Amino acid sequence: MNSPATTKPRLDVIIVGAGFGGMYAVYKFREMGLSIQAFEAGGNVGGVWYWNRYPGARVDLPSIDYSFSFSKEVEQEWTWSEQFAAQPELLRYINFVADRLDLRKHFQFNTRVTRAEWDEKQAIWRVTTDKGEVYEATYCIMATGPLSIPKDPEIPGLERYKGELYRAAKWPEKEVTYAGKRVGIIGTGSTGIQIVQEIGPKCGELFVFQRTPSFTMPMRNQTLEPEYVAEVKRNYPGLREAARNSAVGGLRPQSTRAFFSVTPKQRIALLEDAWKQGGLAMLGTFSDLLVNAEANEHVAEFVRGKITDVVRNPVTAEKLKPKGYPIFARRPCLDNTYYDTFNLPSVHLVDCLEDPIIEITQKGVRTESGEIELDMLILATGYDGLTGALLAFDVVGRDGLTVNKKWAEGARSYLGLMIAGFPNLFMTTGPNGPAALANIIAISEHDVNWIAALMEHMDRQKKATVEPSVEAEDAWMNLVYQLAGRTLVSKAKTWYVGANVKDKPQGLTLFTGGFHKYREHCAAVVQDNYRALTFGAFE
Ligand code: NA7
Repeated sequence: MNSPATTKPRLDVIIVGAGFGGMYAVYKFREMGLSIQAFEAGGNVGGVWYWNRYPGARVDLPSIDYSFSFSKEVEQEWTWSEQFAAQPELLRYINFVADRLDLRKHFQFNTRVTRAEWDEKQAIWRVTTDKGEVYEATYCIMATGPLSIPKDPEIPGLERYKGELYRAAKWPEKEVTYAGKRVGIIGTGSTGIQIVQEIGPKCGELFVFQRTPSFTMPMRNQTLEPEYVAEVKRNYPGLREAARNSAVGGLRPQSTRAFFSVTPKQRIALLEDAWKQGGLAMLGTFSDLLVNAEANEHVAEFVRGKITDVVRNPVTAEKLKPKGYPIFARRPCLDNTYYDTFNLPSVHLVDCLEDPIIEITQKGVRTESGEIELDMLILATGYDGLTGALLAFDVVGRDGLTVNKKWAEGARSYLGLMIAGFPNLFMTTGPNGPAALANIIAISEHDVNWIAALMEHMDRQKKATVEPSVEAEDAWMNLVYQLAGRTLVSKAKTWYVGANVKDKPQGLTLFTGGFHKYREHCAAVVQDNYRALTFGAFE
């Protein structure tokens, strides 16, 4: 280890990340009277919403749901203007929370943690930053988020490109103009779809490089009327409780009706109704869409039909239709005018399955059929999800074991919260919890509360260290794999299963049993007086 410039006095808790998890951790541990220091690579609070300033960025969960529930003041004082808030409003909200609860002072911004190492003798985490400072703490909380390491496409020549180049996840704060320009965008996940519908009508010409088409459904976003907002504010406790007790940790419509339990006519009527409602209604039409492949295919075909209805050029419509993987196995996107955008004569779909990208040139993108010259290239090529952030620096546990080494075959942890061999280290929204499959704010709040209760337990029991036993971790992972085998979520090539990163271990390591069940598992550990955990006494 490089000799540190400075070592600060020992703290109770170090927190890495200023997204939702990090912000709530700071609040909670401060309320418990603990000494804390938090670090964030970005210049301010917000995590993914701090970085993702790309045109059209918008949340795909209802804002009243995609918000903190822990502070009654925040709930009552903040007013959402739209059903699905756009990034600027989300960032205003996040900053409002930081100001209202005075959280910012606990963060060191523009500071990247470069190493975290467990010191067995002193039972502390020693955390080094890129400023050359070293901090020591009893506990270390990795609130590093599932989507914080953006990924460039694995296409040769990117460094050669001489035009304007923008990455969705590192969008500049300056104004970007499109008028009269030939613009290319690579990637048609949630991000690409949001960008295309926003800038499509503004570009001179837009070339959409699509490899795998995504299923996208109408958002039908609405302005929230004051009367409705007042109702929500009066009813927040019940709404939050309902969200916490649901599989998705949120207020999405859910059904107990199996697809084949109703007649074909009734199914179509239900799907048409959900399509008209928009938002997340399609996900809630039937209960078995992620376990019954035949039912899933019927719904997929219904959505493909909607593409034919909107896109006038039948060849383009056909190319836009997702095939070969189940609907909802990739994150379903919500759009406003995505398919209409392809009716503009200036918008061109480049099907990279039929005509693959060979390289990026000085002037644009070369596909098998030729070079497309571009004034601007936008990368919306996703993230090294779930594990990328924790693997991006050295996290060293007992006996020199690193998380990189431990996760060489895939992420393993106990409840997605703790890792055997890494005492007093915690993750929020970790890769073996429900992370990407449920409301990330609800999971963050749950995780921080669970960790806080454990710390209080240790304080009462006068314990210095805690970690899960290997047996407990193995049992959790067996459950995770068993459940993963039953869901269609594992049947698409996505960041959920690591398919988008070269040489990454493949497989679904998320807990797919639902947020409510996840909470029950975590609560059972507490009920059982933490017997699955191994505690160490003070020397
Ligand atoms: P996603 O959903 O991972 O989408 C990334 C897109 O980039 C996807 O369409 C990829 O196609 C495409 N991609 C990546 N590399 C290439 C190359 N080399 N050539 C062509 N296309 C490429 O990321 P998003 O940022 O859109 O969304 C992430 C999450 O944010 C989302 O799930 C929501 O939770 C919010 P591929 O599928 O690999 O064929």
